[in-house]
Amino acid sequence: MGYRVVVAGATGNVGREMLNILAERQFPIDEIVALASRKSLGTQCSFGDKTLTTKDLDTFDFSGWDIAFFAIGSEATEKYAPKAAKAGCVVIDNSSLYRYDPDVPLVVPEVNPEAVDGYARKNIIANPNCSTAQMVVTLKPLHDRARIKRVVVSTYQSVSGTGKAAMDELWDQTKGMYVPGQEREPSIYPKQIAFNVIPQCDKFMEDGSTREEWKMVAETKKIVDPAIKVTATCVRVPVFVGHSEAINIEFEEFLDEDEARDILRESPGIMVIDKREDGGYVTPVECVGDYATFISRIRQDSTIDNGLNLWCVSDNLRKGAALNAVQIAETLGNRILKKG
Ligand code: 2RA
Repeated sequence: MGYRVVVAGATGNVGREMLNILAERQFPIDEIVALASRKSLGTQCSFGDKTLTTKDLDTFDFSGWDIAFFAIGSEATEKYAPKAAKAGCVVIDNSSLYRYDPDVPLVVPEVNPEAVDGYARKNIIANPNCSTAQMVVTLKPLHDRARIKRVVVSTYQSVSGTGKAAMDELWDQTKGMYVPGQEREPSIYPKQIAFNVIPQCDKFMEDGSTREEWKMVAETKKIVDPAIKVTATCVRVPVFVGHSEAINIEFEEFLDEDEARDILRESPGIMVIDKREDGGYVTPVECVGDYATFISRIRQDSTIDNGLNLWCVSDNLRKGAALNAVQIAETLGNRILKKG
């Protein structure tokens, strides 16, 4: 006996990946429904070898459904998540709306699986920001070994993190560079993204950082350890899928680069590709469609006593969103619901 599963936002980048990953991992499902907004009603979505026709989120009755994956953004989540939760359906939400709510678990199963046990407080579990997920998978095993004091991270985030329209903008702008008359002015981003990088992800805050940078700080503290100091610079780059991060870590005690590499090699969700030779590292185009968080360029930071540098790459639509959400459901099932 399996679960009755809802995927809300099934026509977006993340919703489609949720359906793909539920099928790939053979999540125990008795019945599944794909929901979308009115404008996408009737759209067909793939679920393994099946095709689902989207139904109307606005009128859907969540009663009798077990788990609802939400990938509909904070505004719509605010309207529909309480309705689903009240109907007894556990919501696993990809938006940022509930991540910082003390009564809502924020979970990366390789890092804090036990946090799902608190799901019943609101019947909602929050998925972290994509750039946070791959970083905390990397930090946790190192933190367990040598206690992290401080993290300095620069991200190189693909346009799929913004959505399908941003992917279209990158494509059109790039084409427009070569095909006269097909120029495409910036509309999704404040500046040109083709052949450029933009040091802004999400809105600016009072202190000069962006919400994306604030999310990485707040979420790392909630998921791993509130004592860890984090400072982030989040940059949008002309890549379709795959977020990259240059991470500098300061520990309480010395951690040798070789020991760090061995620890990471043995850690869940991580693939270490780290050779000090041309091409001995992972790049975003190589991570697309994979489940792993890839780690390369592991090396001592000799400018401080207990420092380490590394490079981290992962498919932002998978581990950064859809895969993590499905893994939360698997963890919830194994620990509590026990169907399937
Ligand atoms: C981004 N992390 O990359 C944000 C939302 N997915 O745009």
